[in-house]
Amino acid sequence: MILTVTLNTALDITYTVDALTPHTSHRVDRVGERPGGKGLNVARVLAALGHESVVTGFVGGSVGTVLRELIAPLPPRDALVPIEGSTRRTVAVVDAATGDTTQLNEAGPTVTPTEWTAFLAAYETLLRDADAVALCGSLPPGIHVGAYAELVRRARAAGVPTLLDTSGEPLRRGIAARPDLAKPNADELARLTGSREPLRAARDARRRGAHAVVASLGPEGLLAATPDGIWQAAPPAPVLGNPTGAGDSVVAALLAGLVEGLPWPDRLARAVALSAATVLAPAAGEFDPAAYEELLPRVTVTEEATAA
Ligand code: TA6
Repeated sequence: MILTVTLNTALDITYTVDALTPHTSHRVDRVGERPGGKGLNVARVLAALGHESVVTGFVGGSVGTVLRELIAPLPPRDALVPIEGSTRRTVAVVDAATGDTTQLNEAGPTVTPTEWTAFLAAYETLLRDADAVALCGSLPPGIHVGAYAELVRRARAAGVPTLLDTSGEPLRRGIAARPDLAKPNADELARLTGSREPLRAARDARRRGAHAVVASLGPEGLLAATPDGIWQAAPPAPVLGNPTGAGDSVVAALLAGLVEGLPWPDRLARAVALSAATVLAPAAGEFDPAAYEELLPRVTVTEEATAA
């Protein structure tokens, strides 16, 4: 199975309004409520692709109860660890006219040292059956900035490949612990390395410890710097819709490609098509299957001449 870790799970609320205008009040046309936090989205996409997936992280309070009820009927399997504090909510406001999305993310509950210790014990047990592990999203208050580095080290010790998708200091420390793959976006990569030039920055991130780096470049697609080569993958045309969760679908496709042992160009083509098909779906953790099949053969993957 593929294990995804979401230390800061969330109940994702999506409000769709006609046209978002500052300083005015709005009628909400549609309200969506989904289990969220990056790793939960990744696991739901993996399940839809036919991969057995298990979610862990923290869950608590009345929001956590709703989250668990929403997860229960379908895969992925729930291996979340209960805490005293309450799971956070995130709110995405989608402007139906333009597709522009405004995201508001609560910080999340404070996790105690005892709860962190309980999580580590559960994580060690889950690693025994994992073919790969994804470590995704922000850290809730109370969790130390080196937490992902510690989780990467423990997975490496258990022989389980790791994918890291976070930002800021947790990303910097996590990369130094040598994950198999890091998936920053262009801004996160620039903050990490000080370079706005994606190829230079991706190579720098590899020198800092990541075995391979796949940077998401928004509508332009992906840039992969790997030990086997450097590739750019781009969709046939920009896709308009709700981009929330597009990066999570990239992570799902890369994990699926890793456990299936696919060559890099195939992994990247799938990741770009799946991410675009997620922009066309109503919420993160979902994708439009017909759009995915239609886009996949039209993704362009180009190898850069320079060695990785
Ligand atoms: O990528 C979209 C999303 O996963 C939302 O579902 C939302 O829960 C949010 O990101 C969480 O991100 P954060 O970085 O705050 O952990």
